[in-house]
Amino acid sequence: MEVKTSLLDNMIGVGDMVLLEPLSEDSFLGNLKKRFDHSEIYTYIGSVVISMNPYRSLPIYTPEKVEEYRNRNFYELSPHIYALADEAYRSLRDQDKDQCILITGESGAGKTEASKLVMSYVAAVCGKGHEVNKVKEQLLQSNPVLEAFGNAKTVRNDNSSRFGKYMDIEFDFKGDPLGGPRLSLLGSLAVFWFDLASVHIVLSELVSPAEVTETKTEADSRGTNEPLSARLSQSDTKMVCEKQLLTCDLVRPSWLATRLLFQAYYARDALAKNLYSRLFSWLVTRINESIQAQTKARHKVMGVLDIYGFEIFEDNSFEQFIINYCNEKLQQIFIELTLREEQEEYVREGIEWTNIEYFNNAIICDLIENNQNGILAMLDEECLRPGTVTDETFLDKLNTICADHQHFESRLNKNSKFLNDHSLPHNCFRIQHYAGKVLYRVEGFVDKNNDLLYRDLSQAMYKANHSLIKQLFPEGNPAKVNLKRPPTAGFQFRASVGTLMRNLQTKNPNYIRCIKPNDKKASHIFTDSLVRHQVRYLGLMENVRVRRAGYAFRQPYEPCLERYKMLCKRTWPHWKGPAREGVEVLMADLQIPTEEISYGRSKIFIRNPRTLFFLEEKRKQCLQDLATLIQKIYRGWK
Ligand code: AD9
Ligand code: MG
Repeated sequence: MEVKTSLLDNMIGVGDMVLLEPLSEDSFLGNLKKRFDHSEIYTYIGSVVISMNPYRSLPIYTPEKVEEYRNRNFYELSPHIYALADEAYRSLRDQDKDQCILITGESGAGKTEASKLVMSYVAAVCGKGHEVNKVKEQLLQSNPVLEAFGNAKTVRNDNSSRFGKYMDIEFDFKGDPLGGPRLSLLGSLAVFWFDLASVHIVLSELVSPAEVTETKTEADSRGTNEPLSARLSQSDTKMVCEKQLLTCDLVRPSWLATRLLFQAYYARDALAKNLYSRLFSWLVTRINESIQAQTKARHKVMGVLDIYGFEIFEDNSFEQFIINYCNEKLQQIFIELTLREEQEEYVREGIEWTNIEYFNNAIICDLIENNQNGILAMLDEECLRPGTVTDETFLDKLNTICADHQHFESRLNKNSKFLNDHSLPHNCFRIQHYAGKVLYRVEGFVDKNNDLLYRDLSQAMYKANHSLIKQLFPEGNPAKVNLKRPPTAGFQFRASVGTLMRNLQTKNPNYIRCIKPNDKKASHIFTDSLVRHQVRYLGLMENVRVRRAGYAFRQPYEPCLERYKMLCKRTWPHWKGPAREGVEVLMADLQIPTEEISYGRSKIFIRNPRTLFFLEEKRKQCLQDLATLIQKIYRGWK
């Protein structure tokens, strides 16, 4: 087994940051850069994959590469996203463990591309057959449809996901967990929650007072849409919008008379958002119906999560607040699960665990989501409060309640230590997220959270002579008057994030941490400060420290003995006893200090990377000596 040779190649840097010597932020960045310059965009931290966006197509995703990584151990070949996908797939198949692939990183770092690579790898290596191939095709084909509808160009990314996607791919084991080729891919379920940011563009175009009929979806305006959205934009909206009816509902005389024109804008936006998001939900339901598993057989699940990345714009609003909250939660689950996984391995292997200091961002999540005095709860409270409610009253409330929170800053607060901070405008608050400080402007928070659709607009939609639109607005049916207030956008989002987190916690996590090398969307440029910032907030150094805190390297006994047995006369060429004893004999013979090593139930644990380098060097020397000897014998023989 070729363990880690690729991970220790000095020319292209080390493939696993855990083996980096000496370990510092500079050496970490230096290693990433060295590898990036050699088109090595993947690097490990133990089992975590760091992925640098190359911003150009590399010849590393060919069918040959798929074959190369298929059924190989994680450390056998150079770091690659396929190695992670293969590992996750094999644990699912052979160890019967549900998996999830968590892909994080900021906007434009390559998450969506990574999720597609994982899905296409799994589709390539799992079962065959007509039915399975059909499902695979549907699964892979759902991506362009969803992207056509839910992606948009932003300053950060030309193809930015404006929705979070979680896809469960189900595998049927037909009774036998080790079924291997009997294993077949059955179906999947895409759960989705909608980001409001993209809707705005659509909306202002949708109900422009002059002409309702030239509507374009955002995807259309990018010129990259799929036929589906084109069809929706050109014919369906026309059918819905019986102009007279809609104009009446949108611009009521009373609003005009009382100069409440902003009410009309609000109604317009709410209608467009609702149209867009309900249509998207309908689309997801349709995709689900077509790929849903039809069997009651026992199945295992691989979840792939691709969400919008952390966003810091110059002007950040409710949308960024929601997006960043979601990223904050994912960071939290990363911290929890990485530590838990490490801890569990130690317990499994019967090795003592030492505690590790790390920054726990639970305090920031709590600031946002706490049921009593979290920012979202306060926003909801404000939205439900009778009387005059404005974004300013909401900010006042925040200032009173969050004043002392160490991750919250606002200038309005008279007692605040930030009172003299003139970089903080009066209508803003700032949150110190795990990924950096973000200034949020409160304007629009209340309306966006309320997201109320006036009842007569629902009814106008229900009266539309288009069956789909009718179906999307069931509450517009006058026979079904429901006086219950719909839940706020923030509430719904918090609920879906909660469900997602609970789901992820039941699965074995696999991490891909995406990094953006520059802000220019350009290949070959590595902006040190930008990468350093991401390395910091992604907590990658901490991740390495966690991995190294106890033992930098671990390996099952069999492959370890196989690799190094040539270094000891007693184990070479064959060791007859159990592999663990062979490894113990080997290490004693090489005089590796006992404090450097722990013997777990199935693996050897090596504390310091230098010990591994020592073993590797010895092995290299031994192979060279052997080659020289063979040459000599050959020459003598000739
Ligand atoms: V956002 O949070 O949805 O705004 P992502 O999803 O992190 O963002 P995305 O995957 O869309 O970023 O990648 C941005 C662009 O980088 C892609 O459109 C590609 O042009 C480019 N990219 C990303 N990964 C790769 C890769 N492995 N190989 C080549 C890549 N190009
Ligand atoms: Mg994306």
